[in-house]
Amino acid sequence: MTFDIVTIFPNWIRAALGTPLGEGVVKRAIDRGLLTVEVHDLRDFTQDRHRVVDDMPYGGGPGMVLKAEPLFKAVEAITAARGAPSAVVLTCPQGRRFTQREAGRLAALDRIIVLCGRYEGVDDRVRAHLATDELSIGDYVLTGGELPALVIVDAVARLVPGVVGDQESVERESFARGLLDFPQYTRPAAFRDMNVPEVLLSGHHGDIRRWRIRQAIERTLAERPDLLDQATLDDEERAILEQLRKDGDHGRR
Ligand code: 9D3
Repeated sequence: MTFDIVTIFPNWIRAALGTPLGEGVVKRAIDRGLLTVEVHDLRDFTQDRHRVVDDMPYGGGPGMVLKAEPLFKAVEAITAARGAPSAVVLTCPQGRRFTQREAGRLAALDRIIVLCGRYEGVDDRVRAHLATDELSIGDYVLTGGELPALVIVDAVARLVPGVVGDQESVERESFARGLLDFPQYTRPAAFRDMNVPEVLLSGHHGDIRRWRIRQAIERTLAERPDLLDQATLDDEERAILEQLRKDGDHGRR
């Protein structure tokens, strides 16, 4: 799978590929040829001597807007070099929320171009006629789409078959099913008066499994009840959820 990232800060992305993404899972995926991340400087696709990528908004207002032409030129050049992309993602605050579901959808694609938004916005003709997807990573204001692009690469890369050693653990992830993770512990069993729950030391696999389901559902009820609306629960999980709802008062806010 190939990502082509188009940005006015290529060195930021390259630096990130050198460290946060340049170690661990994503680095291994790149080294093993499962993942390619190419970085393109938007200024290389300008036509003028000053390599201008932004301009004032029509109708007035503060700030600058990313021009359409360099972004169109960039996508055309990447397409000419590699063939048509399967998606052109524009990162922008107005985009649909990037979720695990979106990550799964993108992971099935072969080649993805990511256009990093900047300034007060991007000429809307890019959104309307060039991008196939508009994605935001959440409701907070960043300075641009570079960190969102890196977030998207990280989340998608680990879903590409073979990138994470234990594919089963990727597929069984509780988040993908709409639940938060259950608590995890490792040795020692007692650390500064804080003990690992007895059931995990018991060796009773049935008890452990039920405890974990219960914990995951309790946590989700308390912290992210919104997730439960979309969760795909089996009969046992649904029964535990109903029981917990009957017991009541799981909101901590
Ligand atoms: C929503 C704020 N906009 C209206 C005043 C101005 C604006 C602020 C910051 C427009 C663009 C940006 C830069 N942010 C992104 O390009 C961006 C982003 C984000 O800020 N939060 C979460 N996801 C994303 S994806 C791209």
